[in-house]
Amino acid sequence: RMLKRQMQCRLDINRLNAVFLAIYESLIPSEEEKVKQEQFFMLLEKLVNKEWPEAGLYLYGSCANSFGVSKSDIDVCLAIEDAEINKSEVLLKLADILQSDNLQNVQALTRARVPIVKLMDPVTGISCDICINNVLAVVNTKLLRDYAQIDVRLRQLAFIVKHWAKSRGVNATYQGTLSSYAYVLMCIHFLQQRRPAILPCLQEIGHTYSVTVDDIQCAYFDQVEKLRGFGSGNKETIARLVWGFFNYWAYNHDYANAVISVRTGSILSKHEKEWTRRNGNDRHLICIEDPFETSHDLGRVVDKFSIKVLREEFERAADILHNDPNPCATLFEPY
Ligand code: 3AT
Ligand code: MG
Repeated sequence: RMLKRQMQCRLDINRLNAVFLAIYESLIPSEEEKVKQEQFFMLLEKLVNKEWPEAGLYLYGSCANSFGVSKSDIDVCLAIEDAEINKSEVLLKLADILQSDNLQNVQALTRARVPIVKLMDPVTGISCDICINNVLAVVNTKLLRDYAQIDVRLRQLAFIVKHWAKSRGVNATYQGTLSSYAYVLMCIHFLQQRRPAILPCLQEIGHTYSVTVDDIQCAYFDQVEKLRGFGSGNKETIARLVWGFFNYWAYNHDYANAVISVRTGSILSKHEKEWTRRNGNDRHLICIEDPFETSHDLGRVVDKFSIKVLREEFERAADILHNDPNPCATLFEPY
């Protein structure tokens, strides 16, 4: 009977693995969609360079970090070197230019925390946010993309986690839950911590890439093609990793003392970061260190109400994966 149970278990985990992989595949944007994004980006580049010939236009966020699911909005950064510029003026000017080129729903949000112009391309249906001089985001986008090339399980895990977070309503910083960027960092950290490790720590090995942005030095090993196969000593399947991820955040993470750090590939203490007390609006109830802006806790948006929601969702996911014979139906159930 024992053997029969073990075999049943193995069958279940294989089936679950196939289901997770199928969900992952279904979320990947098509080649056609990627081409449309590129064409739209080239159109924006043309319009922008007419007004600011010296400026650079960069894609960042999920359309460029390889963690974007199909039909995502695209994030664009306009980089203008001139230190004298007034961001609001540039955004209003930009909105003007885009409006007269027949782009739709053009809105300049000059008073947002990150001021942007929002718009929609009526030809492709792609929506887009353009910000000014957010070069750190362009650099952290590259870091995420480079990590994704080392082991495919990162992209698979992050797609599942993002899909879960969107389905369960815990992917909205304005509601005190976490950004997609934070979830991807949680996945990278989790895979750095497996034994044997599935991902290395790129900032701890010889730097082959280095830029200084807003006085922050961003440096790491970016020749990731040399690291393919890094995690091959670890045979864990995606089903095992998804379960491990939720189990970690439900039952093993030390919320009172621990800070997860992709930069060091380890857990730091709140004490050493001086994140033990509420500081202004930063509550540090779940601590995720930004890999470059190390004073920045990506969990700072989480408050005493939303931490409860988050932890209950982690526990719910872990329990479903542990007990439910058909976990996928329940795991992604809309909240
Ligand atoms: P979605 O697929 O759009 O949900 P995304 O990766 O595009 O995921 P966001 O739209 O939330 O994520 O953010 C866009 C990028 O902005 C991602 C990251 O490069 C940067 N970013 C977001 N939040 C932060 C943050 N708190 N600190 C630094 N960079 C951030
Ligand atoms: Mg985005």
